[in-house]
Amino acid sequence: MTMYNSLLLQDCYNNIGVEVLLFHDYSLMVLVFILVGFLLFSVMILNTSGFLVSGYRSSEFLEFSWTVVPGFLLLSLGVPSLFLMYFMEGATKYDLTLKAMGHQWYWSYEMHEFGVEMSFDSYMKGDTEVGDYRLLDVDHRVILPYLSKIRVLISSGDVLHSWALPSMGVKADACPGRLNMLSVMSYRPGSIFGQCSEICGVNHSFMPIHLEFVDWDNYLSAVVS
Ligand SMILES: [Cu+2]
Repeated sequence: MTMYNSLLLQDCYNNIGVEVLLFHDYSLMVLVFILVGFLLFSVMILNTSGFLVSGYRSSEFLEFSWTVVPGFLLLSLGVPSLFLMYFMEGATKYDLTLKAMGHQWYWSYEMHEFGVEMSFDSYMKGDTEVGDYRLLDVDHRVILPYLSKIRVLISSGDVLHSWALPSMGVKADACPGRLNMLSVMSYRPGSIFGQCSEICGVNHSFMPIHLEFVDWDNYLSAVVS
């Protein structure tokens, strides 16, 4: 991984991830260049022109503008963020449903599709082989088809965990006794990694998530066999 990549967010595999990335860049631009940059610049100009020191006692225009302008800036951040939040709720119809249960300290998955019942535990690989990612590869990865809408139901068997996939722009808490839902749709094949994002105990760092997106033929042969 180059330094350029490690400075930025991970490559996205779905439209939610792309939207999250765009919103991140947009809000960063607003914050850095408009809020910080403009205010700093204007104060410097005002200060060097002597306005702050000599002539300034009160200004209705200034008071009006430093109330209204930040309001519009906050609106310009809040409105797209609300749109994004509803967009992340996802579609109402799904091709497949995957259930992810958090445990101390592994994930277990269930899938009941096409008359096939799959359930397995997914532990971090202790001994990595060549080509594996240390602390990220698991013994049983989840195989899913790409370009398909997948609903992920998330819960926990013991304490709070969090099912997070940075390259999908999604994260949901796994709460015992409660079912959370995520929508996941990869637009390209490949392996996606995530980790538990809730401090859940001594081995919290060692419960990675590994999804592999394949085409439907490979998915069906993996499920049926
Ligand atoms: Cu956890």
